[in-house]
Amino acid sequence: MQLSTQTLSALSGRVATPTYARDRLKIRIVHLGFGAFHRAHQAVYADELAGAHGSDWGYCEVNLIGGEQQIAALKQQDLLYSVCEMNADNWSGRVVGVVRQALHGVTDGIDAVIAAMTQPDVAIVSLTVTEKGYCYVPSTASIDTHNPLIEHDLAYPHQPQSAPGVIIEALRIRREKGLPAFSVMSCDNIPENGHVAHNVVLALAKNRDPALADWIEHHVSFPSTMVDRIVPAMTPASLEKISGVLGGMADPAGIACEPFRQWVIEDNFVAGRPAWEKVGAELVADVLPYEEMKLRMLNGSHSFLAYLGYLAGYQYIDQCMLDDNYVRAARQLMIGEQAPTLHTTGVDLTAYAQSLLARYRNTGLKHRTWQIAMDGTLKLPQRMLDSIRVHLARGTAFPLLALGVAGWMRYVGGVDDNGEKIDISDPLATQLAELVRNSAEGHARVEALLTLHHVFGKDLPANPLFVSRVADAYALLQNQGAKEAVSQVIKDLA
Ligand code: NAI
Ligand code: CS2
Repeated sequence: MQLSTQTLSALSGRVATPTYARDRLKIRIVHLGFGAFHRAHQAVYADELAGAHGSDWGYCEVNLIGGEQQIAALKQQDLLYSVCEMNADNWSGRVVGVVRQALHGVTDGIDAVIAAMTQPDVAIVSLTVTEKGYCYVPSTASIDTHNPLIEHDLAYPHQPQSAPGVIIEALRIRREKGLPAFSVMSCDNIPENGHVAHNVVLALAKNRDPALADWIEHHVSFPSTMVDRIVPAMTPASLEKISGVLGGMADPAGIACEPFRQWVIEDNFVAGRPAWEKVGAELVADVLPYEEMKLRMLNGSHSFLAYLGYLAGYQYIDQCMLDDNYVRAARQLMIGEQAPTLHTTGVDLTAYAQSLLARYRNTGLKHRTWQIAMDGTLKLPQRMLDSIRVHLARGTAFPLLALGVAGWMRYVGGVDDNGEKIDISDPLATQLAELVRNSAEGHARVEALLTLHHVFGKDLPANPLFVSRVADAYALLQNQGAKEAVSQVIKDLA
């Protein structure tokens, strides 16, 4: 049996199901990126709003690149899917009913996606398209004109493939038809994600038509958001568990996540927004301090554990948490090296760090270090390098951040501490492989990887203190392996 409107009643008593009239919802948000995270985060907030507060904000879900199966599954099951919160062996589920349309840019065609985005009711286009989806240069937050998707969209603006290209084409048509603009809300793990979305959309629009760019500048807002919920990629085992929660019913679009969730949103919308504050989101004037805190404390320690953990043979984050030295290193990284760089006020950062470690210990999650390690060239700048810049300017020490960067360098070297080959998933994978192939293991490898200006900018490779700290950490990893290196750095700090 598969999840659908017909089979919904069979679930009553087992999991929460929509209590509202789904056909009353209007498609007021088009979401680009129906991946794991969105299903367990923004859609759940909308579902609670519709259930408890009579909200009529419904979604059109879109995948532009990849994720054909999730869109197909949604369509097959009357646009319903389930979300399970997992804590060790205690799983609880709900069926989300706020999706009113589902489209794929390739299988349904980009025209269908743009048609959905140009409906008069659409007030928000939101995104969870990963760091890659913004087609930007992380060290400068500007558009990457050499990105193949951008090159395509510059040549064929009416048949765009990139997220910024699709947004611009939809806005062009809205302007032509005299329809109001929408807000573009990024929900990706990028610092000042609204600012990045603004930069790439405006840069591409200017290239196409300065008058359109001007209209966008004056009519579209790009609110930033801080989003948090750990949602690992689904596996056959977690789909099987969801099916168990659903009493044996299959749900290929189902998703499992941790119980915790947080959402801080810059309150800057041009055509209205759902009353997210009624279901626990914080609407604020400036998201930056929250984003910075989350990206450096949570994502920074996640990446540290991912690289050092993967090299040492730890497949999952909760396995890293069984190694006392890794726990102490993650705590010290957060409290000693990330917290002092933040602009956050009014938050107990020691308690925040403790709460993150408790979340990492969740044995239900099975969050792969490999998953977090992917796309490092787009993650390192905001997770580690920005903080290192603060330490360099202040003359303060950053041994764990240096170890984290060196851990990434060892990781992209492609061989773990047991001599096993690593499958590197990164948009710059070809370039990384070339740099690795053409440099000798050791100091030359560090020097070679530092030539990636997209990642390190021009300032860090030119800073002798930065280079020597990272090179020393790299040598330690090379000679002792990750487990011993973590233990030694922690001992030296005691
Ligand atoms: P996922 O792999 O399940 O989904 C990725 C989504 O991005 C898919 O919908 C795919 O169609 C889209 N996509 C990928 N490359 C694209 C491109 N070049 N252009 C347009 N769309 C593209 O990943 P997941 O877990 O949903 O994460 C997505 C993003 O959400 C993350 O990169 C992060 O920024 C943010 N996030 C994820 C959290 C998590 O725990 N999974 C938590 C907080 C934020
Ligand atoms: C992780 C994040 O995959 C990664 O890089 O660090 O997706 C992390 O799980 C989320 O940001 C938690 O909110």
